[in-house]
Amino acid sequence: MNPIENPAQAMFTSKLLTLVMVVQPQRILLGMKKRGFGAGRWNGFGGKVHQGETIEDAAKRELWEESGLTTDTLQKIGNIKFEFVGSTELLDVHIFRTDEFKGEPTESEEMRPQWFPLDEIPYAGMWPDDDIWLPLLLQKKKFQAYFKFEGHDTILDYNLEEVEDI
Ligand code: 6OG
Repeated sequence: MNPIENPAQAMFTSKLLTLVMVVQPQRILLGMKKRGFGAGRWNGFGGKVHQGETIEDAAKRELWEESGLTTDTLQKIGNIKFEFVGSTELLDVHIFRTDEFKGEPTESEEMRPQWFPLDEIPYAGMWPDDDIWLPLLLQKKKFQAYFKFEGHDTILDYNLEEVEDI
């Protein structure tokens, strides 16, 4: 039983995070995380939701801070709760897709953006959960998921379901 279904989930606190994937018909923009959590991996753009900020506003702010892009049209596409063995803090990551943006991808202190053709997504250099849910996002399918990690490389357990609405 995962902590989302389990009454013992009261033991867990959770941290709200955002993640935005920028997609065009033939390519996806990823950023090489230069520092902090997930450093050395390609990922979408995102981070912590500040107090008093909506999740969507946080997603737009982090996209701008990390990639230099702005957007008015974020599609909510997924939610993933991550548990890390030994930690009582769940990461509650709200995932968005945008196909429309303004600006030029620009390197920031946190991220080095790069376009990848959709058939050359660098899954080996990404978080190991990504090859499970990113194909759904690319098909515009909405999903809810839970992953249990041991360290940063091993998925011990997960579940993922497609949902009508998120
Ligand atoms: P900062 O700590 O830099 O935000 N994130 C994950 N993304 C993927 N694809 N897989 C994971 O598996 C992740 N865990 C966290 C959420 C961290 C950023 O990293 C994302 C945020 O966008 C465990 O502020």
